[in-house]
Amino acid sequence: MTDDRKFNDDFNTGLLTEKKPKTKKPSLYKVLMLNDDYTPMEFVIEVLEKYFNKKREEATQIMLHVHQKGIGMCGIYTYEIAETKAVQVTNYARKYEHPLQLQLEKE
Ligand code: TYC
Repeated sequence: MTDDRKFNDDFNTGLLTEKKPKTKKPSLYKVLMLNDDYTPMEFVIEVLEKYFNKKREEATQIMLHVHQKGIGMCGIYTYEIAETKAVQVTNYARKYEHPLQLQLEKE
């Protein structure tokens, strides 16, 4: 049986003790993008707009960051969403024969 009360009460002592909530927040995962020498800059910007809902300006900044530093973050999601985006982007890049790579990293 579920019991939604926030406290346990002990009728002998009259003490209330706080209950632990039974729901857990889902773990979050970063979607990381890796640099390579072949994927066109414009393609990377389009991916960030299309799959990660970035505006042109932010997409350009992220792309340049990855180009210069080797790795950068596209977004942070629950596992299923992060994994789906990584698969979708990889498939999209392969369709145009670009070697673009993504990685997930647990928060
Ligand atoms: N380095 C690529 C180029 O010079 C551009 C690029 C940026 C590729 C980010 C991948 O994740 C990437 N064309």
